[in-house]
Amino acid sequence: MSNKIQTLSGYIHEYAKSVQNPDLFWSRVADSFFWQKRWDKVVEWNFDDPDVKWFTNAKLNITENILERHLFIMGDKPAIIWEPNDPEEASRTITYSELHKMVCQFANTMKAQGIQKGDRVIIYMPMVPEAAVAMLACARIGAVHSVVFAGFSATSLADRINDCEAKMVLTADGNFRGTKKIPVKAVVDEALEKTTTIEKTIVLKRTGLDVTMQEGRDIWWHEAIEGVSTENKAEIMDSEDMLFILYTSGSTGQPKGVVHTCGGYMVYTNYTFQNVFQYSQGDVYWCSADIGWITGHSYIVYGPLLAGATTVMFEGVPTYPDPGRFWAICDKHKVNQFYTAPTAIRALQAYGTEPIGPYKLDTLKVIGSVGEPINEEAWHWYHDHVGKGKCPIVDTWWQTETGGMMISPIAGVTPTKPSYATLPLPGIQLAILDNDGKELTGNSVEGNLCIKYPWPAMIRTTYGDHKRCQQTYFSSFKGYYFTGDGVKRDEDGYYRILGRVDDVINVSGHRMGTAEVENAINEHPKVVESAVVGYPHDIKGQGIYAYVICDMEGRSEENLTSEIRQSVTKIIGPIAKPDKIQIVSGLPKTRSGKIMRRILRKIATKEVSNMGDTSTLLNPEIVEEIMEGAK
Ligand code: 7RM
Repeated sequence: MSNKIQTLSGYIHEYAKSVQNPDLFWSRVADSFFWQKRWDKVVEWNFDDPDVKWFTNAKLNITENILERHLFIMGDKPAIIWEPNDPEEASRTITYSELHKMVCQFANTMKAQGIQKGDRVIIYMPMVPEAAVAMLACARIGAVHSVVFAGFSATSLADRINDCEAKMVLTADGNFRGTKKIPVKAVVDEALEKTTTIEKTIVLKRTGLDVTMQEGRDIWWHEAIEGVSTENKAEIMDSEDMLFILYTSGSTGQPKGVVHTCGGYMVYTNYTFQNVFQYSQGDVYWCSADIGWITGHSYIVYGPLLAGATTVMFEGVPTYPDPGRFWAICDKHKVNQFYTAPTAIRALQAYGTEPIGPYKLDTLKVIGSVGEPINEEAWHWYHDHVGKGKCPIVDTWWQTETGGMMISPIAGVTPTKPSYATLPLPGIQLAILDNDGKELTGNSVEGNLCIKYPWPAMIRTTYGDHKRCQQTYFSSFKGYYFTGDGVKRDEDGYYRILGRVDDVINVSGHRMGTAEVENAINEHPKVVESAVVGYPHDIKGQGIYAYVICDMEGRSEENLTSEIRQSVTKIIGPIAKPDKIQIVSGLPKTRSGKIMRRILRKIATKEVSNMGDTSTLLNPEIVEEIMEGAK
């Protein structure tokens, strides 16, 4: 495609053009898509409300750009290669024309079950091609999907259903994960006891686990699609119509629904996919994320399929049947671009290089990283043993809210640097601000990472609560989008992400609010109060450390901590289970009653030599006691 950057000077040139004349730059990129009607204006925006519109009044359907746009020249090309959990089970290949039929048929099916443009549909499914079909079928008819990661609990699922007042849940009987069969429909049943808006569920048969089907509400997928037409005329959408909602954690207790819209998201995910991975026709690309996260949305489904790529979808886990599984899949499907998370790299690194031994990995051209900072050791291991020293690593920094990659090398085109996301992609105008909101110019500076100009895939609102969007992202620094991350720009102008500066922790690439975990802990009847902080963890990046005040009567410490772990699993899901729980008699507080997390973080990270001034605390004596207990 003509928008592919191929040289370093090309990058410098494109970047400069994108800043000098963003309208011209993005309209050129957007011209390669199929629009039912062209836009009147490229971008209209202010960061105060905020109010951001891309490709105003343009009409399109994103699935026409994925399906119809590619059918003519490459209908027989594989769109999705699916690799099941069990390596003995056959993989599946779905071509663009097959995908077209599946999407159209399921779009018609949802319509027949009462879904209309604008309705919200929850997708709570394992990593099977039907999950991608479900997303695209929603987009086809203008329904708004909200994918909920299938590892989330019934309570989390119910909260999301209630927040967006969804009408339908698309799910499956169960989920194969390694040696386990996880009941999925049973979780949906439990969630639906706490909701009132769901009219229908459609249930894919995958594991054969026993399920209860509620008459009039639950339908089997294979029965629902039976005899339904595989032709469907795409709904014509406005560029700014909602495409999807994806819930993500912030520093408050309640996850928020990040809203993405059709036109800008389409243009940006395709553009960044092509450029960062340098995808060429015929390549096989694999991203190991789950579709429940933004990475799965943008870089398993939308970005690659918009680019007419072949995207691999893997149902299982990296260590089943053994820790060589990722590499087996790379060889089996001749993967050219592989995209994963530092936590997976570190987990596999812990098994040494032996599991890699049997595999050639000679088709790999580009390897990528996303979700959290990648430490230098893991970077080198990935580079040397997976990339065999010949594949550039694209360390891509971005967020659910940014919709697509923002800071990243362009593979083989711009330089890489271990543990650095390196340079902004074209169109991305970064700013580093100090805590007083002053922009720090020049190199060798460190501060809050902000963005000062809109980009097509940026968040438009938080569902049902625009004020929250304004306060979370646009109020810390007036006129800027604030990412919540700290960043350093080094002496050469390269960017290194330093991690969150707010009360958000990142455990194995999963974002969680400390408040969210605290709320779950506090649900336990014996818990009086709790405080949660992150601490460095060898594999997960950050671990969860919970300080808990409990009513100990009639309970042992051991019982209580295991009950607390269970209740967090029940309320949020296993990913939020605290790694360490310390029962304490009090928490360090300021005179106004705020918990001093700074102190708790120091204790959790064992940096206790300098605790700073604790004399202004309401209860300075507690610090010593907690430090003692931590030993
Ligand atoms: C894509 C995704 C976003 C947060 C973000 C950062 C952290 C993501 C990197 C990274 C350092 C990276 N979306 N983060 N990528 N930190 N280097 N390459 O992960 O919404 O789930 O998380 O993740 O803190 O703000 S997310």
